[in-house]
Amino acid sequence: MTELIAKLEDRSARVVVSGAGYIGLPLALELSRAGFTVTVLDPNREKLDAIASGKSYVESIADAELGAAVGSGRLRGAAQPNVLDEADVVVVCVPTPLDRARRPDIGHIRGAVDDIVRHQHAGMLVVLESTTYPGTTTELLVPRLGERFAIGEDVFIAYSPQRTDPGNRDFGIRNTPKVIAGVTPACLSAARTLYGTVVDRLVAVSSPTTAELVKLLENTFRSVNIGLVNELAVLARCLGVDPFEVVEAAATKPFGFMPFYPGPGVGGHCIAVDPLYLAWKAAELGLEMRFAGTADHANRAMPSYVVRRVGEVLGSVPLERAKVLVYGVAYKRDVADIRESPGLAIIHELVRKGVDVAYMDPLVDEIHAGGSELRSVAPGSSFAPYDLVLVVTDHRTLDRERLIREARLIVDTRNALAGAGGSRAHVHGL
Ligand code: SAJ
Repeated sequence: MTELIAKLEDRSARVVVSGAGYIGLPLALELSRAGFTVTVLDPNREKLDAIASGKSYVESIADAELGAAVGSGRLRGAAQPNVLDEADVVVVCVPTPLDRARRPDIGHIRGAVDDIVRHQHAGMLVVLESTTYPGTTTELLVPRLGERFAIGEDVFIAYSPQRTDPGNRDFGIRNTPKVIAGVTPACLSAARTLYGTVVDRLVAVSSPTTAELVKLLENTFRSVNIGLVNELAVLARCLGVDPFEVVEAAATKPFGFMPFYPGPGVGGHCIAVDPLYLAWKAAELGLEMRFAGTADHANRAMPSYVVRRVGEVLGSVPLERAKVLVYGVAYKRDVADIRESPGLAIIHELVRKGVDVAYMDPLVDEIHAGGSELRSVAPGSSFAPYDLVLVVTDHRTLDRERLIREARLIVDTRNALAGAGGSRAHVHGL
C-alpha cells in the first residue's frame, strides 16, 4: 500500500485508462498533465490512430493539447491488454448501454475486468468510473479481482463516477467535485491519492454501492424532471399556453424550484439510459421504480408528438406532399453526438409518413435515418425551399433572424427563436 501511495505521490505510477471515449480520454489527458505516464487502452483502431496523430475526437479536447501530451511521451494509446502487466492503476471508463430489451448491458465492464484479471499483479488500484447499476463493483469487481489477491492489501478497488456535461465550457474534470468510494479504507485512500492529483474537491462516500447510486440519482433526477415538463408541454398546448413561458415564470421562484425545459425528447447515452439501470436493479430486488420508467415513457413519446405538431402546423399541406427541413440532429446544442438523439427518431417517423425530409446540422455531416443515409444540407443554405423548418437542436450558430425571414413555417421545439427579431406569425412552438 505504501509503495502504491508513494508511486501515486511521485507520479511514477503507470496508469492505464480502459476506454478511450468522452470520459476516458479527457481523464487520461488530465492525469498525463498531472505528471503520470498514461496509456489509453481501447480496441478501436480509429481512436488509437487519432490519439497517436494528436487529432482529438472529443469536443472538450483541442488537437494541440492532445498532441502536446502525446508528444511529451506521457500519453499514448494501445490496443493490447498486455499493457496491464505494467500498470499500477487501471481506471475503467467503458460504455454501459442498454441491450435490445432496454436492460443494462455491462458487457464492456465484464470485458475490461477479464482483461485486468488476466494481467493482474500485486499492488494494483482498479477504479470503475462507468455509470452502472448499484452493486456492480461489489458483485462483479470484488469477487473477480479478489480471487487471487487480498483486497485492501495487494489489490485496491474503488468506484468513482464521472460528471461531465458535454458542451459545458465552465466545468471540467478539475473543478467538478468528484464522488469516490473504496471497498476498504485503504482502497479509498489510494483512490483519494490518485484523484487528488487532478480534482480540486473529492466527495468520499461510505461504499461503492452508495457512489453508484449517487450517480444514478443525479441522472434519474434529470430524466424525471425533463419528463415532467415534456408532459406539461403537451397539456400547455391543449390549453393554448406556451410551456416555456410557464417554466421561465416558475423559475423566478428563488427557492425550491429548478428549471427544466420541454423539448423534442431526451438523447445522449446518459439521461436516456441511466434511469433504466436504476429501474432494472429495483426490479431485481422486487421493487418498482415507477418514476424512472414513467419519465422514460414520457420522454420517448416526444418525437411522435413533434411529428403530430408538424402535421398540425402544415395545415392544408398533407405530410406526404410536404418538404421539411429538420434543423439539428445532435442530441443537444453545440455537441456533435447523435446517440439516442430524438432528431433521428423524428426523421425516421417523418420519412415513414412520406415526408420529403432533409436535415441541416453544422456539427453532423451525415446520418443513417429512416432507412437511408442522409447528408446535412450545407449550413448556409436557404430555408426558403421548404414547406416547414423544424428546429430540433438549438445550436448557438443557428442564424435565427435569417431562419425567421426565409422560412414559410417553423416549428421550434427548443424555444430557440425566443427574443429573435422579425414577424412571428409563422413561428410555432412545441
Ligand atoms: N434536455 C431537455 N430538457 C432539459 C435538459 C436536457 O430536453 O431541461 C435534453 C437534452 O436536450 C438532451 C438530453 O435531455 O437531449 C440530455 O441532456 P443533459 O444535458 O441533461 O445530459 P448529457 O447526457 O449531455 O450530460 C449529462 C450531464 N448533464 C448535466 O448535468 C447538465 C450530467 O447529467 C451527467 O454528468 C452526464 O450526462 C453523464 O455523463 O452522466
